[in-house]
Amino acid sequence: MASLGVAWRSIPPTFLADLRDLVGPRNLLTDPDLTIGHRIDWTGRFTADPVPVVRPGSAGEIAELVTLARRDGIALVPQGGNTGLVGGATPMEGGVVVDMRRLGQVSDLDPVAGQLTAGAGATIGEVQAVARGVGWEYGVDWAARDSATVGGSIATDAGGIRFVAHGGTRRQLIGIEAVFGSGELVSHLPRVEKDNTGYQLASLLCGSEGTLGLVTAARLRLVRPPGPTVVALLGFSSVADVVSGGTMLRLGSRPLALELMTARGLELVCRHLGLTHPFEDRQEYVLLAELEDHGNTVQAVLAEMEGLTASAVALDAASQLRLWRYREGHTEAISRLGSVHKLDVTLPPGVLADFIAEIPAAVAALRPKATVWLFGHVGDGNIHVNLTGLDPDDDDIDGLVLTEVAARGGSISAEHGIGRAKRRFLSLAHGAADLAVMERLRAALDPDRICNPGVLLP
Ligand code: 2HG
Ligand code: ZN
Repeated sequence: MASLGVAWRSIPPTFLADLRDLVGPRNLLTDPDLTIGHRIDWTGRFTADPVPVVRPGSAGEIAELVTLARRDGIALVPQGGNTGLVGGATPMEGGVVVDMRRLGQVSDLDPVAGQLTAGAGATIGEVQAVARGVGWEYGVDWAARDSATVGGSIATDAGGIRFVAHGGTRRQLIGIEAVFGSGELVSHLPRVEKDNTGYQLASLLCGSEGTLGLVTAARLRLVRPPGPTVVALLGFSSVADVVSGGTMLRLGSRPLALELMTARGLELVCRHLGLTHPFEDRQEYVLLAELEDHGNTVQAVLAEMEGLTASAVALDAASQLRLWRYREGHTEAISRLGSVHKLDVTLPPGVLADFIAEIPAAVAALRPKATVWLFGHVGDGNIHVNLTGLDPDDDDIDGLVLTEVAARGGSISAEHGIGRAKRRFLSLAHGAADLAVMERLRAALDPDRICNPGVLLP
């Protein structure tokens, strides 16, 4: 059995006994060997000492859990699918992991309004399946759909591949149920989308990374499913051409996704996942475009597109999935190279191409052994900068990339959140007054600072 560290020893036995009474013995995991998956983050960059894992089954139980945690000063680290990429759900300061996945119900489906209520522990894939069952779609999607949960997506305001069409998680939120760090259980799950009744707590909690409280359920809006779609892989030799190709598609058609890949990333994915390369010749940059179209508009737009050097177009669902595999395989393929520094940045359209072209040389100048992997949601200006070949703690290099982003008017976190990985750099995004207001909000709503300490705020 793994040895218990200082963090564990600081938890009073009476707290654990009360927790066991609250959730039942089956829902309090104390064997460190069984909970190892809860204390290592997906990137392998953050590993915590063993902590107990509690699995509450209702919002009421979570409210009681918060009361116990306040009484004994125990940190609560909420966790869903543990697919976050910034160490935001890793219990590095000790405390207790709150596994939210028993709150997985999807209910109160309104097929006329296109809305449903999802428990924090429901996966994105489950919400999508329920929505599709009644002729709607959930507007948020990404590769980890079958593990990532609604609660985690709200905590980070997750973006994903459909942002260009439907926006991120915040835009899908109609209402929220949550337990604040003060112990108050709030429930505002309206059946109507137009609702101007004061402070929008859903919006405040969205992106708060578990620092104000624990989201237990959400009222979500659904979107209309698209008509026929086309997926195209488009090859270019210059990044400026990719960006202007993407802009052309954004203005001239209805994109559901516009994703960037590079020759290096594509080769890695093909090697690791055993896929055949989609093009005969090397394409320096590849744009994956999914468009709502019968194929006619896209052909006309492609005929006009400058710098296009190769294309592969898929009309049926199976071929479309095959093309998506190249893009969705990136995170998995890169993770096989060891610990990864993950930066998810957004740049304004006018400086995006220069950033993509220049950042590898800037990184190489500081860390010649690092490899830079660039891919992501180019239609939103959101580029994933993945760095391998670095020490997990070497965040000066993260600082270099994020400083470049801030200097060019971008955001240092587009969709993964700040977590631990970018906490030191939050002042690149917010001035002293913003941070002071955030601190005051936190002090009001989580007065004992038990909610996910160690993430987001410096
Ligand atoms: C994606 O867009 C996810 O696939 C993960 O946001 C990005 O692995 C990453 O850095
Ligand atoms: Zn992404």
